[in-house]
Amino acid sequence: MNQPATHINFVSKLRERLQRAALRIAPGRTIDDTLLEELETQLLQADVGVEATRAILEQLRIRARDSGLKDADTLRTALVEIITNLLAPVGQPLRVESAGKPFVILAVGVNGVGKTTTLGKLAQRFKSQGLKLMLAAGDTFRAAAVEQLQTWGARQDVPVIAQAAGADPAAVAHDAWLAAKSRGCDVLIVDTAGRLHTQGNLMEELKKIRRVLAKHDPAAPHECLLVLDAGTGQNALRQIEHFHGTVGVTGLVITKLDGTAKGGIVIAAAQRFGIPIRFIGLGEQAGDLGEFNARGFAEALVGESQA
Ligand SMILES: Nc1nc2c(ncn2[C@@H]2O[C@H](COP(=O)(O)OP(=O)(O)OP(=O)(O)O)[C@@H](O)[C@H]2O)c(=O)[nH]1
Ligand SMILES: [Mg+2]
Repeated sequence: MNQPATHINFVSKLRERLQRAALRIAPGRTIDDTLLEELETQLLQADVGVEATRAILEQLRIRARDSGLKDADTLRTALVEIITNLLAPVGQPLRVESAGKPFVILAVGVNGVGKTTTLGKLAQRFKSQGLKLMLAAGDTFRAAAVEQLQTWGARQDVPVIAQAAGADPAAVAHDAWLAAKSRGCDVLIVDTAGRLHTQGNLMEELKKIRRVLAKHDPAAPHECLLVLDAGTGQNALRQIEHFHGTVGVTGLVITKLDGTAKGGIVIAAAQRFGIPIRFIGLGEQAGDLGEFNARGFAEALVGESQA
């Protein structure tokens, strides 16, 4: 099957930008315990985490014993397969399908992880698919946050519903839902202010946004996207735990994979929580967001042959 050009571009971008996190397996090495131990260290350094690293190594040892891993290339192939299998359950793309319109996406996460940028990129993506969109500036903390979303909206010619700084984000979500409904929008995307999962009152605010949306449509929000910065390492796992426990996360976006040596957090998250990873972010531009693909990611992380 022919893949669209944009998909192929994104896969090569992924390989190129994930290089800092990629494993280093020198060609010509004998596959022995020393090499497996080095690999274990690399997986841990890439933030794959103790549990997932153990699972991967266990399977590698079984393969080494049963079928023999003769050289660095067979080792690399085996690793790609093992990691692909581990990631496959979370490789579930977001489907914009709902009984009633609009399909509502709520983005949550801690400060500065890339929520607003991701939503801007998503707006471009949906727009190019011919969907009718609306954005809601639910980050009423700072005027600059509203402007940031408006800039993305203007670029894509997507309307942005906003209120003055300090307004109740739930009221913004309410207005935006009504506006999206009356204009026949397919998708409503709601941005929120960054918050620490330990800030109880702010977590309550997210619940209120959810309640207001659910009053209009019991199925809304159809997708609650937790955005995570790949560079935060194991802390991302705590964020998943807390946000999921409080607001119910249905999908993850892992951003900034371009700037980190810690891309392994994707594997740790997949293994621990099994929540679908919808998208990954590889940069600041609109085209730097792609659907998560288990095999593509495994190949990029295992890296090219260094021969
Ligand atoms: N390198 C890189 N930078 C990114 C990526 N995604 C977002 N950024 C940058 O990260 C910074 C923060 O992004 P925002 O989208 O403002 O993050 P946010 O989560 O909305 O932040 P708050 O609203 O303050 O909580 C910006 O400088 C973005 O350009 C990515 O995938 N790669
Ligand atoms: Mg923001």
